[in-house]
Amino acid sequence: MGDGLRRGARAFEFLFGVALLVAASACSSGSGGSGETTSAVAGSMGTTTTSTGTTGSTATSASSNSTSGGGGPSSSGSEGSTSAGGTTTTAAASTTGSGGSGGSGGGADEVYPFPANAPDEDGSSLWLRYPELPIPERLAEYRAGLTHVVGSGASPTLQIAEAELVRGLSGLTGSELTLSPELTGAGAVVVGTPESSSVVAGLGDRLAALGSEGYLVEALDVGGQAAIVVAANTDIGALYGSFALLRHLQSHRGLDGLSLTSAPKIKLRLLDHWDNLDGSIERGYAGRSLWNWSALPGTVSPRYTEYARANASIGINGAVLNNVNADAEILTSAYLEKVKALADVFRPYGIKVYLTARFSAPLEIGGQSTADPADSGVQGWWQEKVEEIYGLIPDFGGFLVKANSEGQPGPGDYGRTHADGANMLADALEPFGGIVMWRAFVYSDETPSDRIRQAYDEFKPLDGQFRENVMVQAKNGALDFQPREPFHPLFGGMPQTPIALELQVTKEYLGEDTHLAYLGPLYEEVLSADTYAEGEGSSVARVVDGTVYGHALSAMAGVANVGSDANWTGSHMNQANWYVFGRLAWDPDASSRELAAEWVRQTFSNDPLVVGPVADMLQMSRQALVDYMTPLGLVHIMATDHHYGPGPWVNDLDRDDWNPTYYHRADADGIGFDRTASGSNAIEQYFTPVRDMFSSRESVPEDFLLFFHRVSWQDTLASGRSVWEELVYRYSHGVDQVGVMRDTWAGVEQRIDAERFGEVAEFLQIQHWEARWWRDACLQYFGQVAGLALPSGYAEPANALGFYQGLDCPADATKPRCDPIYSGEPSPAILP
Ligand code: GCW
Repeated sequence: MGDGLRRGARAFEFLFGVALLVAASACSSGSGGSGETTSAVAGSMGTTTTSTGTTGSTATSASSNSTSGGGGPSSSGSEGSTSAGGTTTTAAASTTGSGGSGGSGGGADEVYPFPANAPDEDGSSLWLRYPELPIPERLAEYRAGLTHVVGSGASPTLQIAEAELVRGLSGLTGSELTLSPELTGAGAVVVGTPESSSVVAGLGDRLAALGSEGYLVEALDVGGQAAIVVAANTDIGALYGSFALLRHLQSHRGLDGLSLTSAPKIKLRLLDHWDNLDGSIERGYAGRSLWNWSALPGTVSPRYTEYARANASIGINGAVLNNVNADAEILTSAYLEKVKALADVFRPYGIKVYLTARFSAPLEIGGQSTADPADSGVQGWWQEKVEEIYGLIPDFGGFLVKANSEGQPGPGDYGRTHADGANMLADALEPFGGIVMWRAFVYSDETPSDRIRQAYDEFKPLDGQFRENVMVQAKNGALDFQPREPFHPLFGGMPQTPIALELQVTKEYLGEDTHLAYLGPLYEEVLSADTYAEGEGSSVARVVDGTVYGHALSAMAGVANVGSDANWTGSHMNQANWYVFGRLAWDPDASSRELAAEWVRQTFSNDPLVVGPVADMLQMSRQALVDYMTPLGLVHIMATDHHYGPGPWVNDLDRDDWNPTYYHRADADGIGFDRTASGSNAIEQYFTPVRDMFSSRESVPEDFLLFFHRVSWQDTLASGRSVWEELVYRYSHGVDQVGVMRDTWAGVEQRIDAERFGEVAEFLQIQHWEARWWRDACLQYFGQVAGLALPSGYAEPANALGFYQGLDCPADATKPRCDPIYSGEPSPAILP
C-alpha cells in the first residue's frame, strides 16, 4: 500500500488555465486515505468542516463566482484519516511533483504518533527543521539507506552542501552521519559535480539537460552498493539538489526508486529588500533590517549565513539589499565595503548582491552638477563607480532603479526617457556582465484620468530602445500589490524587452504580519493568467520566463518580508510566503496548493491531520481576505499611509488618485471604475480576447467587476444577488471563513508545539475581529452611500459609521496592533 504516486481526487479544476480550488471533503476513519485533502478539518477528533473557497478567478476565465456560495467545481479526497480516539493517524505519503521536489519516492501507510509535549519552537529554524522521524518503519528505512555522506569538499559551496546533508540526515535519522571522501558501504549519499566526483562523472550525458543550476537526485547502484547520488554540473546545482533531497526526506517519502530532476525556468530569482540604511524597513513588519550597517564590515552576523542558507534552500539566487526609495550613500566607498562583506557571505550560497541606484547619486555624492544621463561627466562618474563596485564584488549583479515615481529622481528631470536613463547605467555595467532592472511602477506628478494606464502608456513606446542588459520590472498588477488585481498589461506588451515580474512578499495590503494570507494562490493566479500576446498559451509565466518572445534574461523579484524577528517574517505563517515565492520563481508552473502542503510538512508536521487541514487553511486564506477587504474587484480602499485597516471614505488626500473614493467611485447610483471604451479605456492595453472579456459586462470575471465596470447597485450577478447584496454576502462570507480557519487551526492543537500553536491561534483571533472590523466599516459606508440597508440574514454592523471613521490605528505601522475593536468570540456574520 501507500505508493507515493497513489493519490485521491485532486483538488484542482482548470478553468481557462487557472486552478480553481473548491474545498470539500469528508474525513473517514479506519482505512488509510490517500491523496491530498481539500477540506478544513475542525477539531482533533476527526470532525470535519467543509469549506468552500477558491484560489480565485483569472484574467482569462469567463467567470468564477468564487465566493458566491454555489456553483463551481468541487472535489474531495483526504490525506489521512483518524483512527479511533484521534490519537493516531494513517497516511499515504504523496509526492508534490512540483518544482522538482517530487519524483517517484514511495510512501507507506504510516502511523503518526500524537506528539506528546513537542518541544516549543520560536520559528527561527523556518522550514529547515530536521527532527527525527516518528515513524519506526520509515526511520528504519532511512537508517539503512542513508548511512554516510560522500563528498570532496572541493569548494565552499560543496562543503556547504555536504554539511547540510550531514546535518539534515543526522537529524532525520537520529544518528550521527559522517562525511567521507569515499564510499564505505551501502547507503552512501554522494554529492558532487563531474569534476569533484567520479560517480557523478559516470552519469555522463544525463547531466546535459540540467544546465548551470539544475540537479539530479537518484537512487543508484554504485559498485554493487545502494547509494543516492546528488549530481549537478555546478557546485550550486549540487547544493540545490541537496536541499531537494532533504525536502523529500523531510516529507517522509520513500527511498525506493528515488528520482528527482529539476532545473529552474527563471534565471534570476531575487528578493528585493526595501531596507533603509537606518535599519528601518519600508513596508516591513518583521522587525528591523537584517543588515546591521553600522557594525559591518567588521562584524558579520551569523544571521547573514542563515539568511543565505534559507534562500538557497528554495532556489533564490539574488538579493537587492536596499530600498528602491534609495539613499545614494549606499554607493559611497564606505558602504561598498559593507556590501562586499555581505556579498562574501552570500557567494557560496549562489546569491548575488544587487543595489538600488539613486538616479541623482552623481549630484549627491559624486560632486557633479547634474545627473543628466546625456552628460559625459555623469556617464563617467557611473562608469567609475561601477568599476569600483566590481573591484570589490566581482560577481555584483547590477542595479534596480525606481525613477520618476513617487518623488524619486530620474531621467525625466532632464527631459530624458526611461530608456535614456536605464541605458546609461546599462552601458556602465555591461563590460562586467551586470544588468539594470528598471521599474515600471511610475505615475506622473499630475493626477491622471486613470492611474493604472500610466506605466503601459509610458513604457510601451520605449519597447526596442533598451540595451540588452536592461529588464523592465513590473508589479503583478498595474495598480499596486492589491489583494486581487488583473495582471499588468505590460506582460506581453513589450515584445522586445524582457519583463521581470515583481511580487510583494511582505503583505502591505494584505493584513501585514497578523492576518494569515498565503500568497501562493495570488502568485499562481497571475502566473497562469493568459495574456494572449502570441495567441493562446502566452501566460504571464511564459512571458516572464522568456519563452514567448525568446529572451535570454528572465527574472522574478519578491519584495522581501524578512527582518530581525526571531521567526524572520513577523508571523509563523508569513514564512510560507517567502517559501512559495522562491519555489514558484524556480518553477512558475508549480501548484500553490502542493507547495503549501510541502511547506507545512517541513515547517510543522507530516501528520496528515496537520498537513491537509493546514494546507487547506493556507489555500483559502487569501480568498477570505479578498472577501472581507476588497471583494468584487474593489481596490485600494485601505486606510491612509499604513494601509492596514479600512478607509473607503477617505477623499481628502493631496492627489485624487491616492483617495479610495477615486478607485471605487461609489455614489447613490452605483459603484465601480469604468475602464471600458466608455470610460478610461484601460482595457485597450490588453490583447484580444482578454480585452473583450474584460470589456463586456457579460464576460468580465466577477472578481474584477468593479475594477473594470461601473454598475448600478441593482445590477444582478451570477448568484442572482444584486451588487449590493453580493457585497454584503462576500464581506460576510470572508469574515466567516476566518472562523473556519480558526476552527481548523484549533484542530492541530497538540499535534504541533504549543509555542507556535499559540502564536498562530492568537493572530487568527486578531484576524477574525479585524475581518469583522473591515466588513462592518465597509458595509456601513457603502450602505450609507447607496442608501441601502443590510438584507435580512446578516449580522448588523456592531457600530455606526462614525465610529470606524474615528478610529486611529495602528499607532505603530511596523507592528500593526489596534486596540481590540471587538472582544470575545465574533458571532457569525451570516446568521445561521
Ligand atoms: O506600494 C507602494 C508602497 C510604497 C513603495 C511603492 C513602490 C517603496 O506603498 O511604500 O515604495 O509602492 O513600490 O515603489
